[in-house]
Amino acid sequence: MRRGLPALKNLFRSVLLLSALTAASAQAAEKIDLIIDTDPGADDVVALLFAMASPEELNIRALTTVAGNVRLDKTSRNARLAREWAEREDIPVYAGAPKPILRMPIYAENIHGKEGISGVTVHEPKKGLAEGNAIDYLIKTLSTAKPHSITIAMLGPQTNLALALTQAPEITQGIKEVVVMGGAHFNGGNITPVAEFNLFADPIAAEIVLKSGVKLTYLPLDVTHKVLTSEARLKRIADLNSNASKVVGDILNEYVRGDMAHYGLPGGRCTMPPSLPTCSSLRCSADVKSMWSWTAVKARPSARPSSIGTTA
Ligand SMILES: [Ca+2]
Repeated sequence: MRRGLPALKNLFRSVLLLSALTAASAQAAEKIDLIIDTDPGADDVVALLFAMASPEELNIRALTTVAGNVRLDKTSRNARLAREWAEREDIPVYAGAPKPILRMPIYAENIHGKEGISGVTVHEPKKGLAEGNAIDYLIKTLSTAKPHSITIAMLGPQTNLALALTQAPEITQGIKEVVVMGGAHFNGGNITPVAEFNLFADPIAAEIVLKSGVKLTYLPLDVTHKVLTSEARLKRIADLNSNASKVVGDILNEYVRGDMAHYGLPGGRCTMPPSLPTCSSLRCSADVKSMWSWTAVKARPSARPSSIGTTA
């Protein structure tokens, strides 16, 4: 497996958080000090595999899990599965919030399958969770970190960070940037015509993070639709012939069908483009006032991104 991971990285250096983060810090040669908050979820497993295959660029301090695409026990298991498939047991996994701050929990088993990873068979990973919970870990780590040194990639509902910010607002001192995959604009949402799952699942948490004053980069669904799977790309992944490439290929082959049907796309989203804009010019808002209605939550860019790339 380990032999295949560098090749996997070279094939798609454009994975969601990796490309976003490297684009945001293209000038900086030093590693990105990173915490990944995640609710795997088939797509998150693929993102985690890419990220964990990139130790030269990313110093992943921890994975923190949250209820989202499936229940917390399953997202926590799936994060540990990704860690096991990547042979990165050096990275601790902390379980976090089992439900949203206020609203009733929603899941996405219809998309991700009952176990949260479509297309592959799951098992109980050898290594367990780290002791303690994700919120305490975030508070302790961010409050004692060098000023503005740690980037947080948010791949699911933002409950963990919102709870940490609420309990200890001073932790913003340790945050360099929060990169959120969430919201939808021009392409429409995947839950309602305007709402995207990660924000819809916990709009209060999204609002808390939005209002915290941290530097935010929002990557809405629109951006994820810029690089799609294709037979050629899936073949290149399969040709790597590693355990990791097989997992990624099996997941993508199964997972993309829903997106293709929902959006009428010729392929499913597989990743982010390498020339992704940093989106630092976008201002996002979460419409939590109407959170109980079908129009719920939408990330609203203030201006259309001007340079979204589509590099293969
Ligand atoms: Ca996710």
